[in-house]
Amino acid sequence: MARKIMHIDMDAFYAAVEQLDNPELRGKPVIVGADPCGRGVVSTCSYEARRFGVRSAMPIREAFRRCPQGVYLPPRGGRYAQISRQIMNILSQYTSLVEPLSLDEAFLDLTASESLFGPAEDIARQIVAKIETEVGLSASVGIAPNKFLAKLASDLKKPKGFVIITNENMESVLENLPVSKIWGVGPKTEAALKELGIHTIGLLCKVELDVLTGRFGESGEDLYCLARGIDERPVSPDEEAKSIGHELTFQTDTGDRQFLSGVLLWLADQVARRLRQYQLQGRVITVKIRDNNFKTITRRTTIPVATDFEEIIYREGHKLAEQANWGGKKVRLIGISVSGFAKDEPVQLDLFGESGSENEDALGKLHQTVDQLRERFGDQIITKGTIMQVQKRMGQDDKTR
Ligand code: TTP
Ligand code: MG
Repeated sequence: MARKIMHIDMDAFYAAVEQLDNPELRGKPVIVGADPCGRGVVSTCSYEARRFGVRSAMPIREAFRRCPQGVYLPPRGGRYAQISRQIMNILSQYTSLVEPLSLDEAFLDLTASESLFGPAEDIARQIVAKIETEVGLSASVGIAPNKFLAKLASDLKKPKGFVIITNENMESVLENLPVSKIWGVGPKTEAALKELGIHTIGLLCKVELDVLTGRFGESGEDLYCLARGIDERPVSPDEEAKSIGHELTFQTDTGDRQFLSGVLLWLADQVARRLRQYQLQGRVITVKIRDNNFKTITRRTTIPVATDFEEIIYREGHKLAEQANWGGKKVRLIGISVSGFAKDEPVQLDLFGESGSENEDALGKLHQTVDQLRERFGDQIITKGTIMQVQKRMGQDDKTR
């Protein structure tokens, strides 16, 4: 089922707050930033000032040259943060899945909210209206099946934009957009793509995966997916450490379930060690499987008690993979991650049944010893099950996030 992801971004945020607080400034070119006689830059400016060619990050003197009649104001961070909290509060009335990106923008996953509040589109309109009446500011919104497309959509018709991208209109929306609109494509990648004659996302879609990975390494695969509007990143409300995960892309796609189980065990082991290294235990275990057609599925489960044990991470991950029928397809990438970190004292899940706490203590100590040994003597000193086989067949190096 397609997700309903919304991205919201306030229009000319700092400048709009200044106009809100001082009605005399409304309709005027307002530039927030450094002293116009100094050497600083523009933070942002009202849309009235943008008509003069003023932009964020432009030297303030250049802004003053272009728009001498503008009203120049220093930023008032505390006030912007206060308004931001008001906005984020409104967003959280419609879903707990709100991921703030900065003071003035956030992602919302509205997929599950639809059964409560109606279609995502209506929810988004309600949110925009509420922000207008309760806060007094305007926002632009994008709705799409994923984060990349939603963010792109919210930027297409600013200010007061409201753009919906669906699987049906996606191709025509993306086709003629410059490659710089792709998440992660900065000036360097843009220049490299232009050298290959690739200016638009439509042209990028025509390039074979091998060519992109040959030229850009692993990020070539991201380019390949994003150009096709594929982006599986979840909306993660937790601002702090979100998840610890490990994934592996195979050189050759494989449907060998026994081999995949071995890989999963190895990945669980890597994740558990990093959890212990950071003294974290998590309750949410997520498995990600990408097949040879680049279809990615993620399955997650929440266990009753937070863990940093590879045995539990593997057991739960394996169950999820089985439910996703992973042996029934050619797998290109597999990953596992742990999130939902516990904030309190660590308690381990009952791995050995009712009276197993002594065994768990022992296992906890064993993990510590194993970690220490590995630190001293390297990874190879202790292996589990099929790990040796995994390492032999391992393709491209694993990627962590
Ligand atoms: P943006 O959302 O990028 O810009 P904006 O809200 O001012 O305008 P719009 O979204 O309508 O294009 O950034 C949000 C705030 O972050 C902006 O109001 C000021 C601050 N900011 C800076 O201080 N410096 C910068 O270079 C940018 C881009 C933003
Ligand atoms: Mg903005």
